[in-house]
Amino acid sequence: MSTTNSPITRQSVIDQYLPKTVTPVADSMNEAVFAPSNIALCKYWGKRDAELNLPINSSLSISLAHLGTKTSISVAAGSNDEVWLNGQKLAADDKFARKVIAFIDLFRRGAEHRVKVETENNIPTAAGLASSASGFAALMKAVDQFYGLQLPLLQQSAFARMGSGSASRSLYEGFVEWQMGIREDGMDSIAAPLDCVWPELKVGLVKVSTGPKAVDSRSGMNRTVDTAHLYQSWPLQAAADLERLHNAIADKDFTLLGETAEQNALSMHATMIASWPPLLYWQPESVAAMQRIWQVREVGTELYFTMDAGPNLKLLFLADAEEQVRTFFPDLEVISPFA
Ligand code: 2P0
Repeated sequence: MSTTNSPITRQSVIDQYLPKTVTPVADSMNEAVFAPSNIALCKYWGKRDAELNLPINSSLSISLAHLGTKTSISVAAGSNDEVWLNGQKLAADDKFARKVIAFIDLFRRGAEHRVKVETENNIPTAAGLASSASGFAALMKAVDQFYGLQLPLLQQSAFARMGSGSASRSLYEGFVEWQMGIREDGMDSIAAPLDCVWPELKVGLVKVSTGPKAVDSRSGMNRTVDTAHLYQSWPLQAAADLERLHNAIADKDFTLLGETAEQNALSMHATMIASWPPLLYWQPESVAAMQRIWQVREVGTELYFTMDAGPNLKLLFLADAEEQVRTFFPDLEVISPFA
């Protein structure tokens, strides 16, 4: 398998859904919008198209309630675009600032005004949560408000995906499924929420390492697709897991949910490890935490984990196990996605 770059550009897709000209809506300015971070129970790993961030498999996530990104856009007072992150103005050539402005350019239609983007993450520092998911989802919502576009959420999900794949899922609360789609322009590669509320479900963040990762997930997934023969089996695994997760969510079957999420994460990591050069995001402490989780399960507490492209673990458990889980993971940050 390999990742390709579609002849269709992000701009040519978005152009079809926008008016010929856009103007900032005066009363929308500076009103911050929020998008939650999310954790995938069935992971997105591998692109079939790098320009549009079209995935090789569908994925399913859970949004993290109040943890995420708040963003506002206003007309800049000066003659340059400005990007502020957590109260600090970024240099014009900063990588993050350039990505933000490039995304806004997709919607600006050549208009003369400059923008001031203010964005704040309340994601715990280095908890191993992708800020690009909530970041691009909040930016999409802020763009929609700033230009008064009133795009349907499904279109916003498709456009946020062009910023970062996992951002397509961060437009919504609760369980969210991102359908891979089959269209070349990707307009059926969109996320939508599932109709389920599960108040007892908890997510715990285990922080193993605070350092920046050596290989970002974008490069990591491309390397896996390009070099790991094991990757051939990943789309089958993901499709089977997605079906199991739908059943688990419909029946509120926590055992099935936890087992599926954990096996899905480990299968994704297996494909990474089978890449060349090998991609191992785990630290010794990550493995120690996994072993502790398996010991906790041995003694009868239902505790599962998932992991993304980093060394940190995200625990899955039900409210009545929280006290027990905290005895094994005293520094745990616990999130109630449905509270
Ligand atoms: C996920 N990850 O489903 C998977 C699991 C990491 C591991 O989505 O290249 O930042 O911007 O589309 O969305 C992280 O990848 O990648 C991710 P791009 P993104 O949550």
